[in-house]
Amino acid sequence: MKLYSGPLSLFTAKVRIALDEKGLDYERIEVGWSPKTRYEPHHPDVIAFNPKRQVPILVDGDVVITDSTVILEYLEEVVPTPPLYPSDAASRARCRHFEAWADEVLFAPVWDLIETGVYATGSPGEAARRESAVSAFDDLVRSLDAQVTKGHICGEFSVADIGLFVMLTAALTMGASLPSGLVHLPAWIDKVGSRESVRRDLEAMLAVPRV
Ligand SMILES: N[C@@H](CCC(=O)N[C@@H](CS)C(=O)NCC(=O)O)C(=O)O
Repeated sequence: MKLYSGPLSLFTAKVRIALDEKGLDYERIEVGWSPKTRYEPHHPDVIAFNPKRQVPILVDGDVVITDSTVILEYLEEVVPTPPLYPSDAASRARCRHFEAWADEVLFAPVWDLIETGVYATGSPGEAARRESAVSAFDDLVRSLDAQVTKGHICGEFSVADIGLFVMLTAALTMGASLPSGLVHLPAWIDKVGSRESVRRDLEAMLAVPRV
């Protein structure tokens, strides 16, 4: 397998963690990225494989898959053990819901923090955008706190924990902090963050120069 990966790409981080959890060897192709040029010029294979010009892209023989969620589902089907989705339909739905929530809802303030942090230009309005991102992040994190009462988000460790952890810690490394009064989330962060696969990827991302 080959993975087209961005050094600070949160969506790629989801896939790298899943590949690690499943013990899969793969060739990692790091596409170019810098805070000034972002992903430009795009890697030629990325242009060829994905009209959206985005990573992650997984290539498995003749199979080319774009989009982290679709890649995670593919990995689960070709390598079911260890599972990263629960076995019953209701828990799977909950798991998919929270993975999507991380990608689409929690990612919104995270993106604002990225654009006004790593990609900051000093333009007017950045400070206000940051402030409103932090406030939105606080509200989302408080709502998440009530969802992790049972340790993991949907039974055992799953793609939902991966997606949520990646987005949440990205915000925390870019200036947001956990609001006070959380009951369950700090223990969940410790638990998920201490998994080898997660810890390894987070450490590697923190070591990437951001200037
Ligand atoms: N929904 C996609 C999002 C992928 C995405 O946004 N990738 C970013 C890096 S995290 C990217 O490749 N951006 C390239 C660009 O903006 O030019 C997924 O889940 O894979």
